[in-house]
Amino acid sequence: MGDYTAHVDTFARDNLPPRDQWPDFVNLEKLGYPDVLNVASELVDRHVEEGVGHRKAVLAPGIEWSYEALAEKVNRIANVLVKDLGLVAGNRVLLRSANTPMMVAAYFAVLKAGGVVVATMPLLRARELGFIVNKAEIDLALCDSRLAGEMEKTAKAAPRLKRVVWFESEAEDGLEALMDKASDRFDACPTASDDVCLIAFTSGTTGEPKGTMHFHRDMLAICDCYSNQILRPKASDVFIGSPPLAFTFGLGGLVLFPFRVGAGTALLEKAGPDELLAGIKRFKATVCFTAPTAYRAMLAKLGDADISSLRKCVSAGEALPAATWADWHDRTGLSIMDGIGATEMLHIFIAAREEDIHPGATGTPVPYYEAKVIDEYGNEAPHGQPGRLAVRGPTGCRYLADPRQADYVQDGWNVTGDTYVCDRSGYFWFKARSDDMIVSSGYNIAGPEIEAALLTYPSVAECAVIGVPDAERGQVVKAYVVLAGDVRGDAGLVHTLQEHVKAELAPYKYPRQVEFVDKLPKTETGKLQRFRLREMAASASVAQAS
Ligand code: 3UK
Repeated sequence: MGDYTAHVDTFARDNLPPRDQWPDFVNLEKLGYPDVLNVASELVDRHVEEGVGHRKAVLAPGIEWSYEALAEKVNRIANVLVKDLGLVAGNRVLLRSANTPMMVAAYFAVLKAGGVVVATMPLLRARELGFIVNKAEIDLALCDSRLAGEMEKTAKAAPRLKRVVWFESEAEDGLEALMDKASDRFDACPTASDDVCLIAFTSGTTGEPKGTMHFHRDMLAICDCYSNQILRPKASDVFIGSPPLAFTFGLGGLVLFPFRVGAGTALLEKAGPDELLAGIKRFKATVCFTAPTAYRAMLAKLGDADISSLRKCVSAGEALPAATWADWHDRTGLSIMDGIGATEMLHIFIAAREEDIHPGATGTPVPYYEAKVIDEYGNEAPHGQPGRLAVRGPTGCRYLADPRQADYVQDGWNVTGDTYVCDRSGYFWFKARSDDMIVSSGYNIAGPEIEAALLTYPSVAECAVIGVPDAERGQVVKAYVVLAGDVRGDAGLVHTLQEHVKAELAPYKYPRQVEFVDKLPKTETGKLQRFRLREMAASASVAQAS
């Protein structure tokens, strides 16, 4: 890390992990980023300077902003931040909004002014927001007024949050009113390429959320590695998708990747399968980012949809079952590009170009990244043998003041907590989150493999497989199944599903217990919460025995 910083408020820099706990940032020098770099200038202003400012940048129902129009809004907000709200470089700013054009403008305004974005998912409650405010020492928030409820509660409960400025608001001191009075010119803060610009909190599983810190250069690195090498978008593309911008999957896929190549992004505030299908049609979207379960849900609704504009589909967040890949391919002719990413790594680090996909496998390391499967001693596991996934590349894990840094980064490698197999041709196959592996009668069983088998049975809409404690076998395999349409679950169907799995997989893997449920517990990023099912299983009575 260079000595130069533009940060006046050095909180983020001061709370980076100790140097000896950083991952190795391999191949970073090959990307050739300058020491002074502001990602807002690179992704927004550059297009205006290069004479293509008229191109569409942000689309939403009733809204179409060119790069020029976006740049002007970004400048006005940056002036409000610095001149009216007293922001100095390095200050953290909490952003709270659904995926909207104003969210994007506010995001780049904070970056351009040298601030540090802390974007939060719309569904977070005051308790969770309060934790983030205190952990990241945040004084200022910009919030969509339609999400005022929990934000107001947060401001009361976390007194260090001194000011909330509302947007989508008619108020005299609302952001739009302040923008009207502000100049439309703003010189980008000359941030260091290794100044922190984003603290992204992990969502989800157990324990306190972890704040992952990313530099200006990291935002470009994910564009220049995954996006430009694997996805390969064009300036004429229109991106669309479901992940929130506060989830780095959404940030990259819906903002950074299109902006790196001067393409457009169509933002949806609500993006369930119906809205996403309608949005693709309305905006003639060409590149779609969503989760595997959403592709599956859309398959059931393709009948009346027009998705003929689509040319690329990306899936991440959870493993993409081979059956979903095949069904989507049959119905649309499109090859969904699976990719594993993580908040710690900022975005996807193992994936495959359409022509290199092996359905069911995640892929091979993205150019500039390296990956390996390691055994319990940290040695590389032989091909075909499951072990822990370890990766390194130009981006990597830096937790904000968190002892768990030493769990994620080992020997300079990022250890993601996933169990993988690397096959002879160098393709990586996801087995399970390492915590989710089931051990039954001495066999290691990966729940997602059984889920994938169950999903090939027509009336199974969604399912989740966990291990539940068992006196005799240690654990037994239990499946929670959501049925499609009005199919009813009964003992006969339990038996049928068990036989179906036995026919698809080694019979010892079949679910000895099957419970039908209306829905499955998920995080706000759409990930299955298997630990919640384990809690449920521990307390609830068993619906169906083996
Ligand atoms: C799991 C996958 C199998 C895996 C993310 C793309 O998901 C993202 O970040 P999170 O921090 O979770 C990371 C964990 O999610 N996972 C993600 N993708 C896949 N498992 N196949 C996949 N394709 O357990 C990983 O360790 O929420 C994804 C881009 C940015 C992201 N932040």
